[in-house]
Amino acid sequence: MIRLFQTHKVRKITELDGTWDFAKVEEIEKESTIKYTYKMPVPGCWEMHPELLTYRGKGVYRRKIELSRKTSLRLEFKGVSHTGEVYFDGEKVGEHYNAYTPFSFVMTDVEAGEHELKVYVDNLFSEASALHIPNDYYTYGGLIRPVVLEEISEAFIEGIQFTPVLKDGIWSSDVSIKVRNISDHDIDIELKGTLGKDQMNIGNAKIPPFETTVISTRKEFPNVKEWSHEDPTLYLLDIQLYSNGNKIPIDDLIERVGFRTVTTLNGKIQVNGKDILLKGFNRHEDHPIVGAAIPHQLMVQDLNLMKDMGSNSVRTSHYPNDERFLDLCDEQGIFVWEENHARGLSLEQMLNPNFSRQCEAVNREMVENHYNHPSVIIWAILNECASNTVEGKIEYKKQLEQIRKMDKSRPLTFASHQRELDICFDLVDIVSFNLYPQWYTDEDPNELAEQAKKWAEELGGKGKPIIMSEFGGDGYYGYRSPSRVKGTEERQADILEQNLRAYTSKDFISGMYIWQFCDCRVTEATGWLLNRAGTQNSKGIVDAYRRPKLAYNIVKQFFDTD
Ligand code: ADA
Repeated sequence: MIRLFQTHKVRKITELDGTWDFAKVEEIEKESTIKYTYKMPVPGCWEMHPELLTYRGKGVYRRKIELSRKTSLRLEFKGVSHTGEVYFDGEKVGEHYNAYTPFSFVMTDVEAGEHELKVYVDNLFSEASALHIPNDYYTYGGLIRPVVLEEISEAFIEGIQFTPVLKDGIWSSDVSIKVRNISDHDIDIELKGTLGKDQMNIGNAKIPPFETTVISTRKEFPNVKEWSHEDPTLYLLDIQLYSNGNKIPIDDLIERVGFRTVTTLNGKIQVNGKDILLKGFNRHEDHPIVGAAIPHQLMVQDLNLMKDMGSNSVRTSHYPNDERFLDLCDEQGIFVWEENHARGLSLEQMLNPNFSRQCEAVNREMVENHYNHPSVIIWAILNECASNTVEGKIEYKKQLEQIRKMDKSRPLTFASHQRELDICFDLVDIVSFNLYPQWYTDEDPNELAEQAKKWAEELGGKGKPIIMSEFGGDGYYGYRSPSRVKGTEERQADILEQNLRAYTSKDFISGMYIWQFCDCRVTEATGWLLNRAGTQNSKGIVDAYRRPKLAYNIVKQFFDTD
């Protein structure tokens, strides 16, 4: 399943999920000696195979594709962890770095018959990889998200951008559609569409050979219902592409959209003009049985548990999420803080020559691909990086400007652990703090929250909403003791109670995200910080298998108040 709704009626798409051949490879060049001894599920992570439990290295996935006619193809990978090189009939068609954003390739006039698709995948840590590094979560290997093969015409719709606007009580929307001509001649195109019962004539253009055109329009929708947490109304936006005056569309793309606005005013966050309080979890895409390749049923399960505790929001720590999860959040009215992929990088790591380029790509791919999700209400960058340094600030500024240029409709933030040393609060719309009172420090959450407010005010964040973006403590599932020592479920519950009691009582706090929803696997490493027992971060309110710990009911007590 690629998305939770049908994305095409005209374009023919084939999901390439299923069983692929797989081999470990020492060197990509030693092609002829590769033996495909494994059968691997796609989507999937190779660490789930009993012989590859901790394998970090290179592997190659292979499968056959059968085409019934000569056609042009678009091949889309929703997530390859962490670097993929794609070969079609032995020829390289492209490559991509980063596990958590989609990428695609176009191949023109491919002959009918059988073809071979191979993907070399690499999850090694090296200088070349500035963002996937040994960390407090796990970088799995494999085709971790779906793969889809699409048969396209000589021109096709590359993307739709839908921006809802509310003016004088009437909803309208800016719709921009990107069309690409992959032929060697001019094509006259026309775009039409429907949104619910409303018809739209979007526009015409002549697209020169091998060029891309964007057609934009603003349209009023006086009869639509708004999207909200309580009533998350969604609409299918169905766009058809016609060429050279023909009456039958040559391509289409269906998006699912909602009408809502997000603003920040008077130190609060508003959705559709109403102040909201975000009560949520930080969530890693991780599970002992599937690794990062979370199937639909587990996504639903996670959301059910979060909602059962009274949560209305989730933070996609620390990378862009599988789009099907965002689809579910759209459907269920869950507010999403989505962030780019960078956790805990020091200034030295930010100065890796690949850092800027790799971040630029994640930011662009995240915003381009997830722009239309009404559930996404905040974009964030660079969790716990060097926002306390002048060189670091240059990067924060550049990346925030990049995102703001692509999307003016959502507030921006980053999660800071730099406390009074942060110098980047002036760059964002929302000031967010990762603080661990009662776990890493003995501080009182009440006093620390007041202190954080002062830091925000004094360091460039005056008048901006404040979010407590991380707090919590480890609790090893099943380790109970009346001693309530650190690591027991009892102590974890105590820590959560003290933190939640403080933050829910303060009017200046606009949101809180517990660290974390479920226990997650971490890189096995030396050094005290990453040397976590069982290579697991055990701050989950449910364990890795989603079994509730004692803190579950404490969270419920504070979140489930409606
Ligand atoms: C940090 C970080 C998280 C996690 C957490 C912890 O704040 O952002 O990814 O590592 O601390 O458990 O210590």
